[in-house]
Amino acid sequence: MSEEQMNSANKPISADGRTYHVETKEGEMANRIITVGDAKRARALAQHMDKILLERESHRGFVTITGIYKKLPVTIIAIGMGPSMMDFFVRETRMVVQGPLSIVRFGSCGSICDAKIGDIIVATGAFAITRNYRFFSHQEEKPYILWPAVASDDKLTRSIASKIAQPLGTDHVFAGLVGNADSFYGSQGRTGSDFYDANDALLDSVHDSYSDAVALEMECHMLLHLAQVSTGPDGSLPPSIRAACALMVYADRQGNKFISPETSKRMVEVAARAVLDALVEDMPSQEGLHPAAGSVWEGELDA
Ligand code: R1P
Ligand code: URA
Repeated sequence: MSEEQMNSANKPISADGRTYHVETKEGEMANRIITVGDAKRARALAQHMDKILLERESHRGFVTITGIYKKLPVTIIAIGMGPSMMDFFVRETRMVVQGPLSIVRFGSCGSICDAKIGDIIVATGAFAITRNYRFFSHQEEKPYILWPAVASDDKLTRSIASKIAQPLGTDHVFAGLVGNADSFYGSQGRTGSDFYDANDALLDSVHDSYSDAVALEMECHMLLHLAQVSTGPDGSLPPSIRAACALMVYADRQGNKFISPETSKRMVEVAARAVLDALVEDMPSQEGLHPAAGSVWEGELDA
């Protein structure tokens, strides 16, 4: 439980302006954001910033790090796993940052294409895969629902892909649609006898529905969906959030192999600057973004 009293049930914010779950307030998060699942990955990425100005861990495990990269404020946040954590992060971030947001998810995934362990997959878009609970109670309908795909921001996605290809080589960067499953096991077609998951045909049906499906993971669709439905400050359009996703292949689903800790660490080092550079090139100035006055980056940008 947060130590602080919240002011409302609809939009719980503490007296000093902190959101209930992420526990950040205005001036602590930048408009350029990298989101990851794992706090260790967030801290490793943050080592590539020029200066770290803030690190905060919330009572729900969100780790927010804000610093300066190439004279611009950037935030890196570890959110944990699953679409609801992505939802908490995006909505509560929107509450405390003024101006447009560019968000890049730098995550891990299981490859369902020719991409192997150590390769990177950039998402051209993402679709959701949800368990259909009606099937398990009444054997009605199909056991899994595949939802329509939402596109990534094209400019940001291309920029990340070309920047990651420089250290990694174009043969190791793949692009396509990513399936955002609501679990790591049943909804990603992992089989076993402890539970009845009715998922033997799931991967085939993913490929039948999306011929360019390349990876499975657990947050990309929620990020792209929230970017798609985001509005301006007064509910206006166009959307105020642009988003893209780059994923390290941790699991090779065709070859049934899993990444080593050493390779995973190396991939973060190889990709860190590519992702940071893509974000700052995408939003090269602070004009129209969250004001510096009162922020953790106040007085830092000209240094
Ligand atoms: C599952 O192991 C987790 O890893 C993937 C999935 O989306 C899920 O969150 O991404 P991250 O490594 O970014 O957490
Ligand atoms: N993350 C996932 O969600 N699935 C995988 O197979 C690997 C990482």
